[in-house]
Amino acid sequence: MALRDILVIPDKRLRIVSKPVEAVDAQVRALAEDMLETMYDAPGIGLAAIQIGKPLRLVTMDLSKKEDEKAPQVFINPEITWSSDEVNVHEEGCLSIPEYYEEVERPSKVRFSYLDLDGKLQEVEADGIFATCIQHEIDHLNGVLFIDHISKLKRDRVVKKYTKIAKQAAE
Ligand code: GNR
Ligand code: NI
Repeated sequence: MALRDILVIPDKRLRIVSKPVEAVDAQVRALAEDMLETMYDAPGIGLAAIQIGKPLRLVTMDLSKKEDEKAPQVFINPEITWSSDEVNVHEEGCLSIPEYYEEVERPSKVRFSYLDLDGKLQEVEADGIFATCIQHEIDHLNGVLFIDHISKLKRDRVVKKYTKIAKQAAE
């Protein structure tokens, strides 16, 4: 297991459309382990592989409460199969946009299919934070960030802030 660095905006790799996982093999399982370790360390409730620089359609998540036992989940090639017309607004954050939180409107319920770590096709329905989080992660697989769902004024402001920080770090 290894901790990986998390990419931060304006890193262009966050805009890559990730490729499907071809085979659920030992390499993929090792990558999922690294993602879980990195996600818990951050800490975050979800992580997409591109956030550690791997352009694969692989997501980790743990929505358990702090005081409860860990509940690591791995979703391979997740695909939304149904979205509710009903929407809700949830405050989102992203490990690739540290310390920035904003309300985002998304379908309140979704169904999605995915491959589990045994390569078996599964389908589940998600609501609440689960629905928000899987949509946020699938967006990452498509090179989309939650700031793409907020006003251009707010987005430009946060991108500018992180562009300035990246330039100062490169000096
Ligand atoms: O840790 C995270 N919290 C979070 C809160 C609300 C909606 C989505 C998220 S996902 C985020 C971790 C992350 O950046 N995943 O890509
Ligand atoms: Ni994110």
